Order: sequence, then C-alpha cells, then structure tokens
Amino acid sequence: MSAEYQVSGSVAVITLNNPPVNGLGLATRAAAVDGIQRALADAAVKAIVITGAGKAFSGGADIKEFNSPKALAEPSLATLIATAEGASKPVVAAIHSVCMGGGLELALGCHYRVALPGAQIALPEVKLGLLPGAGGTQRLPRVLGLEMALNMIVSGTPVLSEKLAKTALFDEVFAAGTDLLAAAVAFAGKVADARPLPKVRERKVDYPNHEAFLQFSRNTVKAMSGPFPAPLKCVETVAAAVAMKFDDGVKFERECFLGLMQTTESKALRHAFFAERVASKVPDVPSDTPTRAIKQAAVIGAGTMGGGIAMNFVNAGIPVILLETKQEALDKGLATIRKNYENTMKKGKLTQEKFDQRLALISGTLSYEEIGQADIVVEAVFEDMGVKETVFRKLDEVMKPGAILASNTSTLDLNQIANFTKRPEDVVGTHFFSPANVMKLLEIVRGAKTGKDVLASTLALSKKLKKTGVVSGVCDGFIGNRMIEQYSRQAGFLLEEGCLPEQVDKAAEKFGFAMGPFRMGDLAGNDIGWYIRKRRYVESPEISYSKTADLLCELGRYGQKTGAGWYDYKAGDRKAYPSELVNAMIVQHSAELGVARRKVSDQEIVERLVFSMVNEAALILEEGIAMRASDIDMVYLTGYGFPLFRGGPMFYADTVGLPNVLAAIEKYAKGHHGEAWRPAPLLAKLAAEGKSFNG
Ligand code: T1G
Repeated sequence: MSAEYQVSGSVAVITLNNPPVNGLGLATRAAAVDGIQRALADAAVKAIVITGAGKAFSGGADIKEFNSPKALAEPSLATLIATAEGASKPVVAAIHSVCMGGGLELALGCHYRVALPGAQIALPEVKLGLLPGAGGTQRLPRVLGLEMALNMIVSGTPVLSEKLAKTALFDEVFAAGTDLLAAAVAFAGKVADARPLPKVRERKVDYPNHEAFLQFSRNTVKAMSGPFPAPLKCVETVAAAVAMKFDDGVKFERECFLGLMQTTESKALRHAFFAERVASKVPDVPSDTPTRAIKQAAVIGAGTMGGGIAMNFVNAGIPVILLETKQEALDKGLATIRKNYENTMKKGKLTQEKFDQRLALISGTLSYEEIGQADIVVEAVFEDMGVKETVFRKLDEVMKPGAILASNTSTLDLNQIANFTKRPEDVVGTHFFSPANVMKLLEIVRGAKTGKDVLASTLALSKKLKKTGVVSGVCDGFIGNRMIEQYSRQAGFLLEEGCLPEQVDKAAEKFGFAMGPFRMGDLAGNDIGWYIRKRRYVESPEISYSKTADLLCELGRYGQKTGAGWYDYKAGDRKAYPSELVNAMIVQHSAELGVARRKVSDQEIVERLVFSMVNEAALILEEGIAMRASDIDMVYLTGYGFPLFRGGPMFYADTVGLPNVLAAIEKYAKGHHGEAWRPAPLLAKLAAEGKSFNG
C-alpha cells in the first residue's frame, strides 16, 4: 500500500500511505503519479488534493531506500513533483503533522498548500549530510524569501506551520481542530476554475544586496560546519535560486545533491540516523510488549551522578525523590540541582515558570520507607559491590511489587546485583554517562533474568528522557567502558614507547575526538581508572597495563579536581598546560622499563587508539553483549565523543576496510605489549570474507 485514490464530488484525493511517515519510496511515488494522471483523465474531476495518512503528510524521501537503486528510480521524486506542478487541474497539498524534505518539496510543486497548525515544516536534509535534492533549494526561497529559506535549509530545523501562515508558502492555515480533508476539498473546489495555475517556480526571489548577504552566509556557514561539506553546498544552491534561471538552478542543485550522497560524511550521518532508531529494537522483545507505567521515580545517591539522573526525570516531567543517608549530602545534592537550573535560567534557556515547575517535581528524603511507592528507583551509589548489596537488599524490602530496580553501575556484574533481591526479573542496568543530565547515551544493561517487560519499559523510559538507549549484556564494562579500557591501555603504552600526553591528545583530537585520552582523564578524574586497574590487578592479573598512570595517581595528580594531572592547571583556568614534571616522569619510566623511546606517527596513535576498541568491539559482538555493530557506533557517538562525521568506530573500520584494520592489528601484535593485540575471530572472519561490520 503506498497511496490511495478516491473522488469526493469533483475533487480527487490522493492519500500518501507508506507508514510510518509516508516516506516517498518508489511505490509511493508511482502510486501518486498514477493518481494524478487518473484524476487528469477524469473529466468529472476538477481539482486534486494530495494528503498523508497517519502521523505525517510525508517525512520526505524514503530513507530506507537511500542505499538502493529505488531511491533514484523512475518515477523519481522530481518526476512526481513535475507531474503535480505540470498538471492542468489545480493540485492542493493538504498538510498536517510532518511535512519534511522531499515531502515539502512535493508540496512546493503543488499549485496550492493548506495546512493545520502544529505541522513541522522542514528541509532537514543537511542533518543527513545532504541538501534538498528535488527543487527545495530553488522553490523555498521563492515563497519564504532568501534569508528565511537559507536559515531553514542550512539548519534543517523544523518551523511550525502557523508561524509560516502569512508567507506565500501557505494559501491557508486552518484553525486547530479543523477537519483537514474536508477543508482542503472545499478549498480545492473554490480554486477549481482559477487560472493561470500558480507555480512557485515562476515566482521571483527578490533580496536587495543579495550578494553581500550570501557572502556573509558563506563565511558564517564555513566557520561553523567543521568537516561537513553539506552546509556550504546549501548556501551555494540557495544562491543559485537568485543567480540562475529556475531549471539551471535545479540542475545545479541535483549535481550538488548527488555529489553529497557519495561523501563519507553523509553516509556516516545516514548511518547514525538509522543506528539511533534501530538501537531500540530488541529481536526477542516485540515492540508491543506491555510496559510498566512510570509516574514516580526515586534516585538513591545525591552525588554528581544521582543529581544528574534525577534531573533527567524532572526534565521529562516525572516527579523524583532523591534519597541520601546524610542530611548534609542530601542538601548538597538538592542545592546542586537548583544551581544547575538557575544557571540554565540565567542563560535564558528556562523560564521562571518552568524553573518553578521543575523544582516542584523534586524532593528529598533520608528514609527508604518514603520511596517504596515509586515505579522506578535508580541506584547511583559508590561503585563497590558491597555498597550495592546493602542498597539492593534494602530496596527489595521496601519497594512496591512491580517497581523497576535499576542500577547505574558502570562496570559491576548486574546479575550479581540482581541476585541480592528476590525479584531479579525487576532488576535492570541504567548506565548514565556523566554529566547525566547532558550526555545522550544510556546503556541499558539486560541481566540474565531481567524481564522482557522491564527491558521494554526501560527502553520506553529512555525515549521519554530523550536519551539514546542502547541495550548491553552483562560483562565487565558493558559496551562502552569495556572498549575504552583498550583505548586507555594503548594510550599508556604509547607513553612508554615515545609519546607524551600532548602528542597523543592532539592526534586524537585531529582525528575528531572531542577530547584526547589524557585531557579526558584529567577532566573525569584519573583516580577512576586507577581504582578499576587496582581491582583488575587482583581479578585479572593477566591483563597488562602501563604503570605510568599509576605513578601519576600516586603523586595525587587526579586531574582538574586536584589542580594537576597529566597536565598542569592554573587556578580558575581549565586550560591544560604540558607538565615538565609529568613528562620527565614518563621519560624516566621508559628508561626504567628499558624501552627505547621512538618517534611515533599520528597515524599509529590513531590506529592504536581506535583499532584496539574495534577489536574489543568485535569480541563484544561475538559474545552477544551488543546486538549489532551499529549499536556500538551509537554508544561511541552519543557517549564518548567519537566524531559524528566518521560514523562511529565500527562504521569507521568498515570505511578503512576490515582487511586493513586486521593488517594493522597484526602489525601491532609484533610490537610493545603485543599481547594486547590478539585479533578477534569475528574481525578476522569478516576481513577474510570481504565483509563489513555494518553489513
Ligand atoms: N523515510 C522513511 N522512514 C522514516 C523517515 C523517512 N524519511 N523518517 C523517519 N522514518 C521512520 C524512522 O526510521 C522510524 O522508523 C519512524 O519513522 C519514526 O521515526 C530529495 C532526499 C519524521 C520528524 O530527514 O526527522 O527527502 O523505527 O522515531 O520522533 O530532498 O523521523 O518506527 O521503524 O524519528 O515522530 C528528509 C527524517 C529525507 C526526516 C518523525 N527527511 N525523519 O520523528 O519518529 S531526505 C528527513 C525525522 C529527502 C529530498 C531528500 C523524524 C520525523 P521505525 P522517529 P518521530
């Protein structure tokens, strides 16, 4: 099913119907073209209405067809639009809910456009590393003017239909609650005999001194678009709407669009778009699995993590009770939350009313008895199994039946935690990333006994909290931290072999990481890794680590929080200054190890940081800890500052080519601490078969 045809009086109605958002896939385009031709051939039909079934007019080109020949097969989107625009009878687009990308371009090809208020109007192609490729860059400026059209196309941000009611984009925006189809059919009846039929392509783009505005736009966009080529191309194609004849402009737009489709950056953004949506799909948990209502939350621990987690609930409008063991800690936690919202309000991003509403949703207590009726409780206490045991035994006693018992543990065994309770099916891991109220990633750890409804409920909650929920199995470090462990190991070994922190960080940041490993360590606290390594030295003595980081921590150089770490810091200044003391210590340590320091290339640094994670990720996939490679990409794109334009570690490895990744791993296996480089069997297999992680 892709488009329905019906006649209402003398008006033919074509309803795009390709759930979930009427993506303009080949079948839908063909059915819509057929519908228009059928209406033109029917003498009883005086006008045509095109509308969308379900929750959208249209979300644009069907992105599920992007990497298939169908995307450009005839009838193409351009052909559909030309059929509407060239029709001899008036074609009216009746818009509701979502009208984006190719959907808006189709509407712009119609002679008239009417809408309900509240519809999201956008050309968001730039978010996929593209630009509107079916006339949008040429038609939108003709109805909105150069500046508004350029802003919408370069940002990709939706604008609500009622905000555009007075522009030439819409002939009418009806009152809320109007029966859109009836109103559109009536409108079509009114214009049935109107001639000439208005065509957006025939309008002019008038903007005084447009060259100066466009040059300013080029400079601004170039400065903010980083490694992405699409934003600047958007400016150039919109500029063509002014400088070129319409058909030449469309031709230029098409060339630019096809060029962008082939860029790695666009492929990475399209991959991330899908990866984020598929991450919430769990093969053995049907999407209609009943979920538990979450109307009241509780958080145990009012520290940095607990406070940030509590803010997530408050931001989603869910009341939350913060529990601490000491009044002073509770007061401090509540004060920090208030301060955070005050700062947001000072930046003008929160009204006083919203501030008051949020503060009203949060309360504190020292008594477990007061949280018993919560629908979910998230434990965010010290990362020690003994402390977790005390908390979960208590929660098992006080929480009402059916409450979800979640742990924010970042590495500990969730199955062991679940077994501290008599209801392991209600226990799940909700691993938030610091700062918890900011980072999008939420690792949802599925224990051996976690109930399917609990998992479904937690996935639904992550969407409500505006998080990217990625399901992980139980292992030491789950997905993200288990991989970052290998990244950190390599960072330490590189110091022993000849690098200094600044060189490694610069190479990582040049690759695109938000922050290199040593600046990150100084920010997060080097003592966190130290604590984990001390546990590993006992539990897994076979794993080798560089001792350099331990030497640093033994000096009390935990990072910014102690005023010194890998780098030196000045009071009140977060800038990292290379430390002579630390660098001398690193060189001295190499000598003590008898390792001859050597010049290490940036390429080797990046390969060892990234491929060590990719190799570990292949094991994570093989063990079923992660369901799919794209989930691992989402973990790194939303939780670890992996550069979006590279699509995530697995997508990047596919781009490099797995045989090349394997060759590099085999090379490093012959080097310093080569034992860290055992090729994962899945990686070797895929490389041998000429396959990729993301299929
Ligand atoms: N085609 C096909 N499926 C789409 C889709 C699309 N355009 N957009 C979303 N979906 C699916 C999505 O994968 C998910 O599927 C479901 O819809 C709900 O999505 C020539 C070439 C429309 C605002 O970039 O911004 O036109 O997981 O969870 O929060 O110029 O989806 O349920 O199976 O996001 O309500 C331009 C991208 C395409 C729009 C709805 N269009 N989509 O948000 O739901 S390029 C876009 C969105 C183009 C032309 C070019 C949002 C939404 P599933 P969701 P939502």
